[in-house]
Amino acid sequence: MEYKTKNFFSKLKEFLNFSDNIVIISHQNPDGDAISSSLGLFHFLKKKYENKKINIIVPNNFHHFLKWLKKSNEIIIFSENETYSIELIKKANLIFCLDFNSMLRTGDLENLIISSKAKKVLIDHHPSPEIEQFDLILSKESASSASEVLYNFIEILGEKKLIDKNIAECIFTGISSDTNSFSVNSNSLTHKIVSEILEIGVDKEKVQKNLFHSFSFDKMKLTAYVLSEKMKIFPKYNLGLISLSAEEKEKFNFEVGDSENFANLPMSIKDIEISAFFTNYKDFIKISFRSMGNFNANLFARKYFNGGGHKKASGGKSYKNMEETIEDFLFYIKEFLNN
Ligand SMILES: [Mn+2]
Repeated sequence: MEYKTKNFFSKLKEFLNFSDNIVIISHQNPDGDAISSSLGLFHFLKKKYENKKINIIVPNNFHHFLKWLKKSNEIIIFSENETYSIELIKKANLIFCLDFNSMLRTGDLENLIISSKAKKVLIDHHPSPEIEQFDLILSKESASSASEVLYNFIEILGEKKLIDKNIAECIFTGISSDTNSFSVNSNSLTHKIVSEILEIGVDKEKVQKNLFHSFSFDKMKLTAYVLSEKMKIFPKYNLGLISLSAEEKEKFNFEVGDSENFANLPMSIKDIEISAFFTNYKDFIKISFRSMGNFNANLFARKYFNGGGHKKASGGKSYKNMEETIEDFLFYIKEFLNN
């Protein structure tokens, strides 16, 4: 589904005209698309409106494999700078929301944003946005990433000429990140945009190296460990899963983002079309689902694990222990596939 608020362009112009304090926010545990789309918008707005104050705030920190992006050091981490973040949000008259469909996804920022009087503009690609939480919505489920929708946003504004190397690099990074290097969720429109972006002069190999080939030695060893010791395959359901406990994480000096992509690993095996990754996170088990083919990971996560996401990639949580969670999961898979 595509949502675009009526008169998006004229309302946006109006909001931008009266806003001198702009805040860009993204979701909790910000991933490559969250950071890249936010930074891309930041570079764009800075270029177009030199006199406005523009800041990016994310709920918590992000992985070092994104910290090479230009100006990523200026992103304000709410959990580490609460007072300053609150001050900025209170002053803001316009808030851009990137790469999420519900304020729930902003973690500890949720209530602050909801109670803020600022106008809120959503730029996103997740299904079923919480329409009443935003004043303006540009959401395209068929888009690969929020970064792709950011490109559409700039296009709608008639400002494609402003896309420079920095903005292009962000858009490319977000798309590459959310499509797992163009292997899922990219369509011909995505590639058309990428083609234009590359012409502006993105160093594609540098981005790919930074995103996908910058493991620490510990992460590499952890990956080898989960592959050889923690992956289980259930051929009957074309299913594979990996679990990782808090103790195991500690053993490999785990850092945020080190398990990124673990949910995809079982899918490299022939005939595996559904995969899940379970890991301890705070006081619950965080689960990531991936699928190829017909399995709707979004519906599954919504129905059984208080979560959601996209058809081919979603997440959920469980408050039971690891063993019980996996037992539940296998039971629900059976039920879901039989319906
Ligand atoms: Mn995204």
